[in-house]
Amino acid sequence: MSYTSILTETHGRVGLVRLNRPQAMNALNRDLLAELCQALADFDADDGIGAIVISGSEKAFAAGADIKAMAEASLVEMVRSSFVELFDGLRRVRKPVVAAVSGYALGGGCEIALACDLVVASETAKFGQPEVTIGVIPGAGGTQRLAHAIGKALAMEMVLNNRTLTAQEALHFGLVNRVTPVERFLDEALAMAAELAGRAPLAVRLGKEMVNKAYELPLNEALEAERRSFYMLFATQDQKEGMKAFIEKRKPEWKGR
Ligand code: DAK
Repeated sequence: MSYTSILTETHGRVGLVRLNRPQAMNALNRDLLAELCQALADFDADDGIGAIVISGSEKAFAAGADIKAMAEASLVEMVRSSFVELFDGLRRVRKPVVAAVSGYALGGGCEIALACDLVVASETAKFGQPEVTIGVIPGAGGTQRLAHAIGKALAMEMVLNNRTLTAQEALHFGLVNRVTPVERFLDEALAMAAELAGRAPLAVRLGKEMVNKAYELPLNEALEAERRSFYMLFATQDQKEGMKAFIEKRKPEWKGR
């Protein structure tokens, strides 16, 4: 598959998608999002891939939706645009997705990072929801996921007053998992993804699904779902193999079955 706004690579069992519109700080237009969505779906369907990394450049993860492309849009055009459906492509991915963020992660760029499962940030990463400065609000999950991730007070400040977070602040407030020197952020994200890709695939998939349920369901329903998923794993070969390997003091060999 040849793309114009992203680059894809595989590193062993890890699929890497790099956003690649350097002339526009990786601003998200329809083509870029459609390509991202396609690449994610392809990696998700590929049995040779166990985890995915989304990255930008050192300077910009993504500076948000392409303002030039939507400046003159009407309400109907915005409603009819596939922008949000494409964003939902990220939510549909069943394998773990790690965001490797360096530089600007603003607006829709911050929303992509928030929709990933884990985030590795370089020391230069800058997270923000500056939509209010151009007369709108976050529209792809920013208000909701930020409030869940960092709490109401700081989310309000970011959404209403364009407060940005440095990488260290983002680590402190629970928005990111790890901060690295700028020259290490991608390697660190790839290493984290490789580790995830080496684990029992069905357990990883259900673990991801269940953590996400914490944000989607009332506690009693989420606990029920967790218990059903736990029981379900006893029908897999990998559960038998994992526990047998522990007892035999050896490394398990996962089948994804
Ligand atoms: N869109 C288009 N072009 C952008 C851009 C953007 N978001 N960000 C940067 N660029 C372009 C600049 O226009 C410039 O292009 P030229 O003028 O050279 O042609 C080039 O990238 C380099 O940018 P700067 O010259 O501005 O570079 P600086 O280092 O001075 O500043 C910056 C970097 C990232 C701080 C600055 O560019 C900036 O503030 N960018 C805008 C950030 C922003 O406001 N982001 C939020 C966008 S709104 C939806 C749901 C959600 C959304 C949309 C729809 N639906 C429900 C349908 C999401 C909305 C957003 O994300």
